[in-house]
Amino acid sequence: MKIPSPLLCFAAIALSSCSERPAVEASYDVIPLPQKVALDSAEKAFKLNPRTRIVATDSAQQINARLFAEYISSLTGFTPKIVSNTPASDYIHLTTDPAESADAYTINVTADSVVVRGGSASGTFYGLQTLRKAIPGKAEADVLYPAGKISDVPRFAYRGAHFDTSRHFFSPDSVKIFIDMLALHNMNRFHWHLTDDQGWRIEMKSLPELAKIGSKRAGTVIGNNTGEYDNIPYGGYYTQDEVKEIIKYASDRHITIIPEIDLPGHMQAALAAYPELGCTGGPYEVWQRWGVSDDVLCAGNDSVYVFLDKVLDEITGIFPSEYIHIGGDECPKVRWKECARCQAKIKALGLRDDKHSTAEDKLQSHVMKHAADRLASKGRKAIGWDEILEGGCDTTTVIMSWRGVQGGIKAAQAGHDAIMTPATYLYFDYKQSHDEGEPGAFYAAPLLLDKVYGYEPIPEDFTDEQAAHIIGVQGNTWCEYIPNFRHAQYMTLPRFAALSELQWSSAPKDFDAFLVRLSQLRKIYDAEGYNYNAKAFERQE
Ligand code: TNX
Repeated sequence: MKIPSPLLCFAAIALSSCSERPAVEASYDVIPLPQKVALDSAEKAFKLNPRTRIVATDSAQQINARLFAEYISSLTGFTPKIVSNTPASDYIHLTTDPAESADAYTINVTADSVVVRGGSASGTFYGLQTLRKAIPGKAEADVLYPAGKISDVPRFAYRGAHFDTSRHFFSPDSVKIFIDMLALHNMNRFHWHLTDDQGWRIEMKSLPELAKIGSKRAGTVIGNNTGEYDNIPYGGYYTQDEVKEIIKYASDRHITIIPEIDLPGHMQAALAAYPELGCTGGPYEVWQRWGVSDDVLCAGNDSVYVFLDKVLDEITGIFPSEYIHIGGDECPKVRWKECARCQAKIKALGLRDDKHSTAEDKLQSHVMKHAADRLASKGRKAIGWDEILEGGCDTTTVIMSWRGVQGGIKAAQAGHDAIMTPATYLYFDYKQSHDEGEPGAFYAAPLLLDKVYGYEPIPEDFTDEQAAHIIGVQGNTWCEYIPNFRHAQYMTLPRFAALSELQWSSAPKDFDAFLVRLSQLRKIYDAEGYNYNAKAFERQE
């Protein structure tokens, strides 16, 4: 039977009006807290629904649009279409206003449309993260965005998270999820710890043994350096193709990857591959235990400098980041003190002990300077751990303050830029509670969520000029005691949420209000399938 078309039409309208879709109400009480939210109670809410279009006109906004469509899809079950022409109504327009600072954004919500305007595509992206986090969790429903205007700008330009993929190896897919976790928290720097005593984890074409030998260890110590080993061969490394794919993945999410080649200490895995680079000549093994190895690069051996040049040239060839991390932490000097070549180098360079540092400290500065100069010749800048201040270094090097805040203070006072990552507040390998059996580094006091949240990165007595040298804040996740990625998520979530507030928001602190907002963010963690520390969502003793 042929149904007359007016009748069909009538049936369709009836169906759509009687099957009104459920809708959930969005809330802009997100993490990190936006600077200004002005709701317009006289205006109707905007309803995000399956017919809503995302308008993106250039390629950077189209990348943003695709990611936003994915976020919406995983929360609501529908995927909005992306278009390049603005419809009459029912759209979310992604655009920029170059007059604003790059990461700033505004969101204008009316009944007809949502306009997200970033200072650049990264600002737009943070606006979209706010719209995403405003959704109260997974539901097969439309979303009602209250009308009004949000204006937001981050406090710090450098908002980082570090991840140690040497002590344990995490697959490229896990690294991508880690990057997604950064993006969710408006972070824009991924400090990728790629080398250490226990494993060299990046392919170097000019030094093939680094991956071949340096990425594998014969076993792993059980527990906290008990002296017992599991004797299970362990290894893994990232090929350069995998690394390039991860760099692109991060860059789509407005995240710069800062690779770290930790030198001249924490190099035992490299020494296992090329024993001639050590003071004793080896043999060395890729370390099976945790701690600080006495075996470091021989600073008196010219081929070490050639090795460093090769590594840094390949690294700068792969990573576009302006900053490259060259480590410099925990470099014992016992081998150098006994090594004829190191002592000859000290003599040749005219290095002497003084009341601030030893000749060996200055020899380390010489190695660091060589590496920093090599980076400078490629137009890049070095970042180093705060130890590098000890033998002196020039102020173009950025200092990463981890042994408390003193390194950052000294650095900023001397005119270096500094990134604050003090262990006592921002080390996410530390335990999260006083409970017996709580996993985490056994040697450190537990680092509870309220302590992370309460950290103030700019010392009170800083002048404006000194404060301007604190370019950012970072959390570090060292992985001696983090054997798999779900556990890495447990250690970082929700401490990332507290970190992101320090990095982004300038608002006065209110931990209870933060916990309320955190319960909303938890629903996004659930929707994404992230593991987290559930106990931390309540106030803890
Ligand atoms: C110190 S922080 C280290 C790492 C360890 C970490 C464990 C830094 C520059 N060095 O090698 O993994 O402590 O908490």
